[in-house]
Amino acid sequence: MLPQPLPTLRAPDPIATRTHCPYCAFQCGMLVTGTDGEPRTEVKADPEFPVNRGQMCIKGFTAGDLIDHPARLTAPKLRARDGRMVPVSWDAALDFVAERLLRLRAVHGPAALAAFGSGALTNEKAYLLGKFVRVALGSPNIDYNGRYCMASAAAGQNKAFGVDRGLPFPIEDIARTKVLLLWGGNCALTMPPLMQWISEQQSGGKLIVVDPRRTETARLADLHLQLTPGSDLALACGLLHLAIDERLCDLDYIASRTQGFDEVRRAVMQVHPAHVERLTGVSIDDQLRTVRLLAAEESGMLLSGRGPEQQSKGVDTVLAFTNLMLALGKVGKPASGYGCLTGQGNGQGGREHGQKADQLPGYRMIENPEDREALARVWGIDRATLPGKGKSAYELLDALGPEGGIRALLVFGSNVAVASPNARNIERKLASLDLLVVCDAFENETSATAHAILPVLQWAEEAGTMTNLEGRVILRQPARAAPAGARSDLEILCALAERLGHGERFPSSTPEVVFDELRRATAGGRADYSGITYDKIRRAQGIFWPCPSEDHPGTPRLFEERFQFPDGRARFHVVRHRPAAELPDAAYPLYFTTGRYKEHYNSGAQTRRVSALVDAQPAPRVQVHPRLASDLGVASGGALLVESRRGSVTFGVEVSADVRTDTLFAPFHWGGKLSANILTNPALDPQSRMPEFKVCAVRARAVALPPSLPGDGGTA
Ligand SMILES: Nc1nc2c(c(=O)[nH]1)N[C@H]1C(S)=C(S)[C@@H](COP(=O)(O)OP(=O)(O)OC[C@H]3O[C@@H](n4cnc5c(=O)[nH]c(N)nc54)[C@H](O)[C@@H]3O)O[C@H]1N2
Ligand SMILES: Nc1nc2c(c(=O)[nH]1)N[C@H]1C(S)=C(S)[C@@H](COP(=O)(O)OP(=O)(O)OC[C@H]3O[C@@H](n4cnc5c(=O)[nH]c(N)nc54)[C@H](O)[C@@H]3O)O[C@H]1N2
Ligand code: SF4
Ligand SMILES: [Mo]
Repeated sequence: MLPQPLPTLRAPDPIATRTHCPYCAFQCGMLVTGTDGEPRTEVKADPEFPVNRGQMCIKGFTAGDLIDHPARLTAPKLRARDGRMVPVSWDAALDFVAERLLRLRAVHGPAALAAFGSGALTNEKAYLLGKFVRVALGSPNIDYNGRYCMASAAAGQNKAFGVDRGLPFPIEDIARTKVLLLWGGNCALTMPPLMQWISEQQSGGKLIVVDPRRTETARLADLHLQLTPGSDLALACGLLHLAIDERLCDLDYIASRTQGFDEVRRAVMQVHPAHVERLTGVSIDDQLRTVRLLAAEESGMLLSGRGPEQQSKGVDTVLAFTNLMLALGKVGKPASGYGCLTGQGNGQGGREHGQKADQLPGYRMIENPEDREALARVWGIDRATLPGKGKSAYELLDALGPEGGIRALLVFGSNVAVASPNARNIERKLASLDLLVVCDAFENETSATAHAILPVLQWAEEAGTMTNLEGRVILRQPARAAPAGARSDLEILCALAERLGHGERFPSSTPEVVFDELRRATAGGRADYSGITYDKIRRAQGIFWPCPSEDHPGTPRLFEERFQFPDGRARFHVVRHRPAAELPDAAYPLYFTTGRYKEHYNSGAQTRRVSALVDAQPAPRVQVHPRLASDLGVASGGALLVESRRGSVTFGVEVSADVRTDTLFAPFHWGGKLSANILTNPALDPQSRMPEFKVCAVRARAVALPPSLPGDGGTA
């Protein structure tokens, strides 16, 4: 497709600015209008942006409410002696934070200071935050909420392909694949405008969905595999067994483009289909139908969502997917291969530019001497002073307080008190900090125990790049004037760096200037942005990385010729089924799994502020199969007390035949007493450190509906 020139930033009347949605990784193009000074921000879908093609979901359409919201923070606040938060000047707030950081560092050392970042941050912010922690704080301890999101798929793709770009092809390829295996993603609710590409795909091809629930997405499928939660690894290995058994593998492809197949073949041949049927609940017939469909056509694609990834074996499960697609000879072929559906707005860029505990910008690794040297040069520091690998998200939060040794935490763009597994533990740890600083546009459950809250600008008020789920680097442009009193994250980082004595290394908070430094820092890295400029993005509806020089057009498709290993070959990996960290037993006889509603986003910190969304979904409900509901003596409109080994929650009930009889499902968009994460198990994947959000064991009993439900679910 030829690059389309964009109209000027602001059309004369009414003022309309092209920008992108504040929420998910689909990053719908939108047109934002509003007269500065009037508190009314109107949002329309951009018909010309080639990813959403004029569609959006209800969250995007109502996103203007976030900008004009009366609860918006417009002055920094510090906690007074009596416990109240009081508005103060920016100088007072920044001086307080810097002084306390310096004092804590002097007493406890630099590793006692930490930051938690986000896939909601622009590339510029993610980059500067990583640099701030390593250079100005001198601490190894930075990680981000993408660890809860993409970390398993990222680790799997790196191990199999040598690089991790969620989708290694543009979105339009989805419409052209003959067989789409959508594994544990409910995109009809989590990326509604993606469904236009899937309905195009279905006009000539087959859709198979793997999900323990008959979701809105599964309902559209030609084949729905309603597996037992946490059994994805067994199923994927079983499919490869059958592919080998049925002689469906592409032996030429395996010989010329891959490495390590023989060991994998030996391992999966020990996995008998009948055993897979017992572990997964998916019949041998359905296993056979799936693998035959996938192999029969020239093109075939496997896309995973968080279902199989948010498990304590998420990486091995993703490797079982890459094994399967490599063996069938699909990866790098037209409209084919493996991809993961990245979740957060900048979930992709957020994992490339150094806010991950083990990474440096450009997808460089912090323990690799050459990578360290490259960054030390750009940052003008001695390589030896660059800290090493820090703690992963849950481990970092679990180490907060005097026992764990982390005394200060700066949070940029995550509501960790709601989003983390075993949330009560994290709430307690947050409350034991000597310094908790939350930078956000709104108060949330995490800021409830903060010592300082710093108000930031929002998506429609500042410029910055985001990298969408396809690896397309796009540009957010300011459409509205920011309220007086709020500052950009970049300004906050530069102002703090100055007070910590590192001002000269943080000379500018202008997004485009920071982006130019990011370009230099990524040059030669796996995620090379050095040839991307703001102007180039404006001219071409985004640029796909890698883009190593200004005359390079970007790289929409990876792996057509080679994989990103020195020998160009993809890697098979031997993986074997293992059970979830916690399985139902006599005391806790049911599976509990979690996910999302269409109307709410993640921890709900933003969407619980939007009245149209709260009216549509005021509170979480636990989904219960009719047979189980009758055993438990509960009906729709009643309530269930759900208990795990970590805590209990009383949910309103939605009786539905869409969920398995052995499984309860609830969304995690609410905090306080309604937080699904009170129940979840913080078991971590040994490689990606991803928590097991999708499987734990619970018991349930009918209780009276508390007066606060279902009307509850408002803001914290
Ligand atoms: N409306 C809305 N859209 C969003 C978001 C949001 O919060 N709300 N968040 C964004 C973000 S950050 C992300 S990461 C994406 C997530 O997008 P998805 O991956 O689509 O979201 P989830 O609902 O978490 O999980 C998908 C499905 O996994 C299923 N599942 C549960 N356990 C298992 C299992 O053991 N195996 C399998 N195969 N499936 C299982 C659930 O039933 C659920 O239907 O959505 C993005 N878009
Ligand atoms: N049980 C269970 N738990 C889960 C999941 C699950 O499926 N089940 N999914 C996990 C996943 S995939 C994810 S991604 C996490 C997400 O959960 P969180 O990490 O809590 O993410 P959000 O709710 O999106 O919170 C974003 C916060 O950042 C603020 N924000 C947005 N933009 C900016 C910015 O530019 N600067 C600053 N400073 N702040 C900003 C918003 O106002 C909001 O308060 O939850 C995880 N937790
Ligand atoms: S699909 Fe995602 S990017 Fe598009 S409007 Fe909805 S939340 Fe925003
Ligand atoms: Mo996510």
